Amino acid sequence: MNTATLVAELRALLDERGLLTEVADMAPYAHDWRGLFSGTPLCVALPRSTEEVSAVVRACAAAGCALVPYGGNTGLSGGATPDGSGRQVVLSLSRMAAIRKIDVFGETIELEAGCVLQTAQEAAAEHGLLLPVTLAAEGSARIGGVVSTNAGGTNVLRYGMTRSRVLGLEVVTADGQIVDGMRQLRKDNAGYDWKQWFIGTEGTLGIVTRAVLQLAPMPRYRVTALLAVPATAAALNVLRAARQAIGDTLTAFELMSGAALELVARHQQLRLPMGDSSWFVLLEASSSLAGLRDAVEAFLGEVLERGEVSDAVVAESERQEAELWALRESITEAESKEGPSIKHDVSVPISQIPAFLMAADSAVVREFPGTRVNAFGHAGDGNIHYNLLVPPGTDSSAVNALVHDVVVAHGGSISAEHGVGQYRVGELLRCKSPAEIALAQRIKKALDPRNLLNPGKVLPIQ
Ligand code: 2HG
Ligand code: ZN
Repeated sequence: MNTATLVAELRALLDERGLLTEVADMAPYAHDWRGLFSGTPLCVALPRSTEEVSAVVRACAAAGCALVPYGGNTGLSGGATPDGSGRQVVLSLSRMAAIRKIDVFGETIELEAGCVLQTAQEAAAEHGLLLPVTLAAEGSARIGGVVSTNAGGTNVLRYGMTRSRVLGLEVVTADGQIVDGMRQLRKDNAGYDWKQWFIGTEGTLGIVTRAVLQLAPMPRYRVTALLAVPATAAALNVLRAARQAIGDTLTAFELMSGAALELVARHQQLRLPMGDSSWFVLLEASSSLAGLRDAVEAFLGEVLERGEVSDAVVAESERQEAELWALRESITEAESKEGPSIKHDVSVPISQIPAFLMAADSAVVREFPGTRVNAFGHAGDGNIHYNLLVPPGTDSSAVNALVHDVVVAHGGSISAEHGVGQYRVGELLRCKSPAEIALAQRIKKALDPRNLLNPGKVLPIQ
């Protein structure tokens, strides 16, 4: 492949802002958010339309050159970072950011892949509708990346992962073909649901260019509360009690260790509205029916009385709600300011959360003395961010292996919501059988036989 010829070809295909080749201009695309992964893009293509995406893919395919799709760079698994060969083209759809349509009857939104999640949420809210994919990174994450990684977030227990919101998709396949499946249908059993092949596969099978997402009615009432709980087992009892008392109105049930909130206090200058505790739960309920607050307070009274909660604060205003959420959503940033960490984005069956945490903590303390655990996450759906601040020089792959063995022993997954990217690719065999991997590879071969789409990501062996 002659890379100079390809760059010239791409320059001719795109407008004057459509191609970056200067090292300084490409710098933001050369590494992930944490700076853990870095690479050397050949160039960065910024097409303005699906047709231009198709033309870029065709040109790269003809040159035998790999493409690395890049969304908001918030995935934390290195999925959008090119390798160091200087021969991979980064493809950003940030200039395709239009909100094409909102259908208030079907409660759907039609978006281009470069649209920032928060922008889409705000547009839906103007029509009294909720786009319930809710992430700490929603101000930067882009729809194409959110769909391609099947992003999770804080509302999964009520609304599901991104996959469950996707009604329609348009993709560009490895040979540059545009496949338009932008249907608005809730029910469509007419053959293979091929869009699933492109959701959560991190751009290894095709490029997501547009999506139709299912919205939900915007709840009229919301209650947010911060609870101190003595132990994770108590948190599970609170979760169960909440589900029984307020049912589906429970939208978020986030677990945070006292240590996680200490980091937030230190680095983000955010103070807890109550005293110290080993664990905290941030709970949110929402409904369009009146009486929600009374129901939440009644249930909180019961769990306080039983000692499953030692202290509770219910937000009295939107400002207080935002302050409580800021505690939770600042953990990642506080952790990064504390120093380098080894992240584990794991899930276990909800009932196994306390046993998993106990087993992982004791294994880590035994094998890697001096390590500090920063555990938090979406306990309501079984997803724990089991992040470790380790002493300098610690072998991170040995740490990963130890933690992931504990995860697998508890029936869990080594990637709950952040995908595999390049960060976890070596660990995948730990939780997927050879037959599962072989099946995935057959699909990869069928859709991208020359391995030109995001090579080295997601699949362990090419
Ligand atoms: C969150 O839940 C994000 O805040 C980030 O998924 C997780 O920093 C992390 O490990
Ligand atoms: Zn998370």
